Amino acid sequence: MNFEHILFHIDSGVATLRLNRPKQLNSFNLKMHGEVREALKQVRQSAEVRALLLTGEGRGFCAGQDLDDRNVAPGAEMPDLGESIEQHYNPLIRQLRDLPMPVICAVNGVAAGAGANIAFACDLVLAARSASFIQAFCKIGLVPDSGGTWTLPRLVGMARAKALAMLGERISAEQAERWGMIWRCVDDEALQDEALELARHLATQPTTGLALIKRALNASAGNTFDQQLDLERDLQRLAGRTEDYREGVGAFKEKRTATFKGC
Ligand code: T3D
Repeated sequence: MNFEHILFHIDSGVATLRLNRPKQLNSFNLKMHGEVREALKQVRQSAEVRALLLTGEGRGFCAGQDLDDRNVAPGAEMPDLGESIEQHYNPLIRQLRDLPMPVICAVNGVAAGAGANIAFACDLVLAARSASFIQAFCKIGLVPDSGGTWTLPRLVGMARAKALAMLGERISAEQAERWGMIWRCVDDEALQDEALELARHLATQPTTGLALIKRALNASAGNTFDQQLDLERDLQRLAGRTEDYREGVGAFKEKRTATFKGC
């Protein structure tokens, strides 16, 4: 499939998906939603891909919904935003969270509205020092979506989550790192290389084990401690049946570097 609003390729076990509507700061229109959905489907179905790198082209990462697609002129019928969330944003977030591999996000510039919360739904988030995060929803009368009301309090605590969501202030990448919203802030010129290096490293690691780690951590917020202990037992059972576990232990005993196949 030829894509118009994203750049997508697979190389050395890493799928790179670059949002590519730079003039609109990579905000989402229907076509871009469709293309991202298709690319993520390909990632999931590929036997080759063991890590996904999500980033943006130009000076922005993503400014959320393309507001030019929203006709709110006096007299116009108001759009059903619930339908938009149900059909597009929620499936996108679920696709990212459910991918059985690490998802690395390289936030190359401003991440606003759903754009910020899409980044926070990824597993490891790197951001360029000049990048920033804005819960822009309150500025236009909306509610944080794309998982923001779930993710933010867990990342930064309720006091900061409420301030971020109700004030819509711009948070620098450095502050996002200090507050634990992202993994690491890096110099602008180093971002893409560092993100790719991280993705390539992860693509050589025990992918099934990493996917199970992701499942366990994602489930932890909704579980009691006892439920989480049970989940760890079940997932460890699965991890312990992988070839990569056999390889990891074998390599340790033979004092050599393990070569993981991802299964
Ligand atoms: O509707 C539904 O389906 C419900 C779901 C909603 C999810 C959401 O994401 S709602 C939130 C939507 N996003 C926003 O409200 C953010 C709007 N954008 C901004 O606040 C600012 O652009 C930024 C803070 C992101 C960046 O500011 P700045 O000063 O660096 O750039 P700028 O000059 O405002 O924007 C540059 C261009 O991008 C500009 O176009 P122009 O004038 O050069 O032709 C601007 O219009 C365009 N742009 C930025 N954001 C959007 C956008 N165009 C359409 N939609 C956008 N969201």
